[in-house]
Amino acid sequence: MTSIKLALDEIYNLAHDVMLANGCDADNAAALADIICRAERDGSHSHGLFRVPGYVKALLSGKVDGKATPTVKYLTPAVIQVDGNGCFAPLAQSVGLPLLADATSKIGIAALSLVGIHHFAALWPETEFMADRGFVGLACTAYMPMVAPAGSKEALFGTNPISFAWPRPGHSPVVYDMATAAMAMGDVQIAARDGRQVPPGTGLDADGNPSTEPAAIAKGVLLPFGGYKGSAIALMVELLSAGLTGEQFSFEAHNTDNKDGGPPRGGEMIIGMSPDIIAGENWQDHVESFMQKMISLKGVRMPGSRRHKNRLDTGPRQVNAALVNTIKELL
Ligand code: NDP
Ligand code: PYC
Repeated sequence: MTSIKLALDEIYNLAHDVMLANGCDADNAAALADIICRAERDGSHSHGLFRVPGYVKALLSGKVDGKATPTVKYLTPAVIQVDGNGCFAPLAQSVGLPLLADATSKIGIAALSLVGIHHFAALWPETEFMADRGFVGLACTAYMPMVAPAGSKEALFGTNPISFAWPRPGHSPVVYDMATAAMAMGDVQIAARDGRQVPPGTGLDADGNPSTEPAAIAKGVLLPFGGYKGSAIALMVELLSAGLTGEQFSFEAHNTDNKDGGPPRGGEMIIGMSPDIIAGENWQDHVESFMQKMISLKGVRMPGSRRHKNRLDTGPRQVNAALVNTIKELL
């Protein structure tokens, strides 16, 4: 794989200019460029610039409205619904997350239900937003069928990511963000691009046989992580992000999608909780003693720490050269 170096502001500007050139207004382009640049900064390669061609396909086909303005509705003081009106998820998040933080600070627990959005990114930006403000954050979204429920060889679930963040004042928050598939489809696609095999247990080929060939799995199905246990969490993600928001399940998204290669319309559920209100005094010392005990164990690291360490480097990032050329052709 040939790579080139791009400074972080070059990554931001490239993403921003491509979005503007393909039909986004200034707010939509800025929200997307920010999420893409932060993914590259942290080393979340499968959800940074890699997603740009898919974002552009969705704009050009008219599936996503790059000029959409999200609208806000309070279903109760603690349940906020933001309708993206067909935008990519980051703009709706930028409208809804400050409102979720405000409701969480007053009520102790609050929910942000995003509908009418197209989610194609990582989810840690949502939960880190909450943890950076002293709240616990939980976020999940569904996608299109790619994962077979435990016991089946047929795709029904999306790769259905879930992210959780816990605030640690004075430290980076604890953040995990993971597909409930054995491997995110983005990483399967990158493995295929770079000529790498994937571990046994990742998925099945189109004939239903176990495979370590990423291109064969992309034509077949992924398996949930951890067998029936991961399958249950993927089911929960479908229920929270579609059943609870009223948006489309992954199989419904597949049925209504125009198959342009960009993200389908769906929902996202984001929950905030205030430890100050719920746990009361001393929660920080109590939790920190637990955290210290955990990371003192040999071989253990905090989820999120790899990204947070990458973030300290403000220098240029290595980006796949062919991908950069593909993106520049979209300008
Ligand atoms: P990974 O398997 O790379 O990582 C999952 C989590 O585990 C991360 O929080 C990671 O932290 C943590 N982790 C990894 N190794 C260790 C370790 N040794 N000890 C402790 N923690 C560890 O993520 P996935 O490949 O499953 O997902 C990649 C991305 O894809 C996610 O950001 C997800 O949101 C996104 N995605 C988005 C979808 C969508 O529909 N929008 C669908 C599916 C996935 P760290 O980051 O520090 O390594
Ligand atoms: O990597 O599985 C994935 C994925 C699906 C949608 C966005 N990312």
